[in-house]
Amino acid sequence: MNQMQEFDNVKAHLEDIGQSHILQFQDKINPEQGLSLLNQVKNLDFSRIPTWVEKYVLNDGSLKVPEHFDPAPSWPPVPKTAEQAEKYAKAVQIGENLIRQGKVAGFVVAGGQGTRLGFDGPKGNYPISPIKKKTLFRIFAENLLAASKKYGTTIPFYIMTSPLNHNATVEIFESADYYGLGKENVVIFQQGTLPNFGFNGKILLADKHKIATSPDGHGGSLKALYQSGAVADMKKRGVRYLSYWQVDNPLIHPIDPLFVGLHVADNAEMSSKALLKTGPLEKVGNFCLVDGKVTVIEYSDLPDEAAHRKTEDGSLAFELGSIGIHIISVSFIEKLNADGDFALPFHRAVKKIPHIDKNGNAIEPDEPNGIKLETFVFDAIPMAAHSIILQTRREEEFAPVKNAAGVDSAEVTHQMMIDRAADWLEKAGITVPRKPDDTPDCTLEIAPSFALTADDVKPKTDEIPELTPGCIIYLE
Ligand code: UD2
Repeated sequence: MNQMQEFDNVKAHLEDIGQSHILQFQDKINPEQGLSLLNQVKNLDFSRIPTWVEKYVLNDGSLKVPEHFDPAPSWPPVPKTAEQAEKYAKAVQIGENLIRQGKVAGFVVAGGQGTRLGFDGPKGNYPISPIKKKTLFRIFAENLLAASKKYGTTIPFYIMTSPLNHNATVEIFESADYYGLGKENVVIFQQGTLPNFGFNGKILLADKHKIATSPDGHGGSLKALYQSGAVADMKKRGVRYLSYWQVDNPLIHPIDPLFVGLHVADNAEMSSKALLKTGPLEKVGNFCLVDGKVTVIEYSDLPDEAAHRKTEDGSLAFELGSIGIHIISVSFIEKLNADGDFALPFHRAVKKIPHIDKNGNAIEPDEPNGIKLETFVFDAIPMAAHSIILQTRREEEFAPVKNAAGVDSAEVTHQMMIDRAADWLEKAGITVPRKPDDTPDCTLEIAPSFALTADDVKPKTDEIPELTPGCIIYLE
């Protein structure tokens, strides 16, 4: 079949779904561009597009907040009773055994655009550590390498990218020689994309031969892990649990025996770490219980009354914030994908989407002009047979770099990295000089090779020099 015939062929299908304008510049593009456009069109989900347009583009069919929901139960960061202490000790043992047996892998979702940070290139390449200026990717990789040594195993690293940053991410890992993890233990794969729509339900064109698309959200990871062959790779290696985190958080504990152990001890399929929110309206998802299932309700959807509701002891009723840290059983990902029809609900975002108009002129909109659809990974939690939540402490595990300045900026993250290092040293009995406002009067950086937790510091106190005011100390 020649290209002309192929165009005629797909045109009929596009007409059926009201999207034949995609081919309007067919006569103005060269054969190579024609081939590319044909491939993009063939990848469109013809059977679902009309429903998406009707439900999510022309209408706001995003999930509605259920009528009844309660706060979700959780495990505290440290045990509060003797019974809990026993449970935690057993969970740590279970987790450590599974890690030693190579059944736990690291997985970072890094397909986002990171536009708010204003950094050129994949966000994982952002230099963040206080002294050595290690990038986020390097910090994660060094964590996995150190955990591999600690537990006498090899922990593979899975990284999800998107077409926006895949090649650049691969190049970064290659030029860093995979940060010592070994190329064979690093699996970088791409998530899917979805077409962008104008408010009238028509798919936008980025160019005469290019459909405007965007990554399908971090929820796309559950499909991409399966379709890319990453799950098959895990099964070959014997990996059964994925430790999932977001690319912007250098304080993450990628390999946490307690979290893995509680997930397994409670027969969970997808579990989460949570933080106590800083206030009723903090911009994080809220862990709730809907029909007995753990469910995340976005901050923007949580009714005001629920957000402000207090319990008898004065704490927020909905106090658990979602921070994009999960354990996901590999068997759960397989189960979701088994019938080939797995889909998470869409969330609709009204955005400014650059495109070309019907005359082929490039438009850079000043105002929102269309709809992007995204899926969120936490929408899979209610699909799990069981799910647990483990609370973590902000200062120990959560300092995302999101903005160029202010809240969640590099400056804040940087200080939180120093603060955590100071805390770990003090817990090991080291004196840290402090300023009158109680912040450390020194710049500290602890390499994962030196310690992965506060407990790892204790046997190494002999190696730590005396800390004097204003000192700059890197421990590796
Ligand atoms: C997310 C959560 C929010 C809170 C916060 C904590 C959602 C909708 N909101 O907000 O509740 O937990 O994080 O930091 O999740 N990503 C992809 N592909 C995509 C889109 C995103 O891989 O198509 C990755 C992205 O690279 C990042 C992570 O997902 O690692 C989170 O994305 P974000 O930074 O856009 O999420 P944010 O800050 O709006």
